[in-house]
Amino acid sequence: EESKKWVLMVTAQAPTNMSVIKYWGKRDETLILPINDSISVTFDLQHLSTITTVSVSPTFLHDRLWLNGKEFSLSGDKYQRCLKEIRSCAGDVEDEKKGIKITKKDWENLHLHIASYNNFPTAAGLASSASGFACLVFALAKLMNLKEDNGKLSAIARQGSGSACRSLYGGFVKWFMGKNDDGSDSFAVQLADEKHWDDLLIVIPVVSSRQKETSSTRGMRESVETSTLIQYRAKEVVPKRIVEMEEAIKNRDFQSFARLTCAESNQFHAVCLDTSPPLFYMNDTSHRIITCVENWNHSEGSPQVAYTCDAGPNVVLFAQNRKVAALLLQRLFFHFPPHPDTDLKSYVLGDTSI
Ligand code: 2P0
Repeated sequence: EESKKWVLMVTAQAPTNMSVIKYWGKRDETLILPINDSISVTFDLQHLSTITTVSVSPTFLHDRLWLNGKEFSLSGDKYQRCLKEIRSCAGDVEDEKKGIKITKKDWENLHLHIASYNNFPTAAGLASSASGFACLVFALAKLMNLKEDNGKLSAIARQGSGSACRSLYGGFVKWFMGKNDDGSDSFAVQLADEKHWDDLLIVIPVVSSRQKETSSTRGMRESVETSTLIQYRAKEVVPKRIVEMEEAIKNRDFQSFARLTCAESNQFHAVCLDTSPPLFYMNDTSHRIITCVENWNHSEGSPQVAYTCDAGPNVVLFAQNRKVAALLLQRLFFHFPPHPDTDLKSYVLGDTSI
């Protein structure tokens, strides 16, 4: 019985990411294989990230999961696929001091406890599933001594949530759609690290912290089934933009980066509108922020700020540098003045409920 009294634990943290070339549409729903490549920027760990502690003990009777302190079922296909893949790659773990010895085979019968926290609103279009699955896969890989590289781990995280495969790396990341039916060549790579483009600043005015109405998984399924624009986009538009975006990132060319980022966001939402029934992810406040940025960029004669918006109303803004970011905040406060009683830490743009 004494030998049973151990728990092994690993805690990891992973940031979320924001796509600038959008992933929208799958060719294989089970393996999560996309219809086009995508490119994203990974956030830093401070503001939009997930912290996950995974533990194993011979006293655990089942695999269990807690998200933000509340227990959730692990029975969903996405969790099961990730856990199965990780168990199949697990290695030997030995801790002589504690008298722990786990062999590759033992992992099939040992159970896991997973506790995960997000430091930002879940499911408001700020990609919580991306940091969540990336963090889960990374933490388990450490706990279970996987020898696989980040590329292979990204392919496992992909099977939890597509965008998660891009959160295994910092900086600028590309997810290859791949050609194979088994998903073996659909993984992410780092294009440039987090120091590459230090001037670039991200500003996220919170438009809503509410749950979105249509999940991305369902939304993109409906787009693939009903939109005619989506195939044209995946085959004709995205491949060219991928090449241009890689070039823009390499050269820290803000003009091209901004042009492509805004065009991608707008075409993604055009595909959403082209879906039947149409998907409305942006709201009036999102539209007003975009108009404000467009007007400013136009009046300056060149892009100062780029905007992008995912499957929710929050808009992510990229400023060329610190000075532009300061001016951007000024403009946002001018157009969306907070009520005098508003606590700026929880300030929601366009919120008139006070
Ligand atoms: C992206 N989004 O590239 C795109 C743009 C939302 C809009 O990845 O079904 O939560 O789990 O693979 O990864 C959101 O999709 O969907 C997403 P699943 P996921 O970031």
